[in-house]
Amino acid sequence: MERTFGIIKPDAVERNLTGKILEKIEGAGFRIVGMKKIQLTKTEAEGFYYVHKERPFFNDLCAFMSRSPVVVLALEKEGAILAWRELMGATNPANAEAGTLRKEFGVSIEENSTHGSDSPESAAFEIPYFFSQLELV
Ligand code: 3AN
Repeated sequence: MERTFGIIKPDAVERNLTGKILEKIEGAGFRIVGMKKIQLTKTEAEGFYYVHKERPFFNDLCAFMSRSPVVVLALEKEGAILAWRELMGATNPANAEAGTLRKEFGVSIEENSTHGSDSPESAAFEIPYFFSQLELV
């Protein structure tokens, strides 16, 4: 079994889409092993996205991610990392395939409703950034 990390981003939580997104996650066969609603500080968002710190959108991205609460998730399934990326769809909702979360719910390339780990290395950094061992059940 593989684990991955996900976020329901501020744009989606603000529009009361948390339940709809969780329904699709469970419907796709993921087991939710960790879940909590939190509001990131800007500094916490910067730490999470440090790999993007040289990108031109870094400051805006961290401001967006800390403007209102998010739901952080640890998800388990065979091939979870790829399966969660596929359920989310392309980064830019305009390019995302029909039926994906970002196509259905995303507003823009920045406000794209969900985050997902892009590799085992990312998942291994991102899950413990938010969850202790005791919170993964
Ligand atoms: P993904 O989330 O699909 O792995 P990344 O890792 O390239 O995409 O980008 C991280 C986050 O940064 C994206 N989820 C999105 O919110 C934001 N982002 C990516 N590219 C842009 C861009 N060109 N302009 C604004 N925000 C962006």
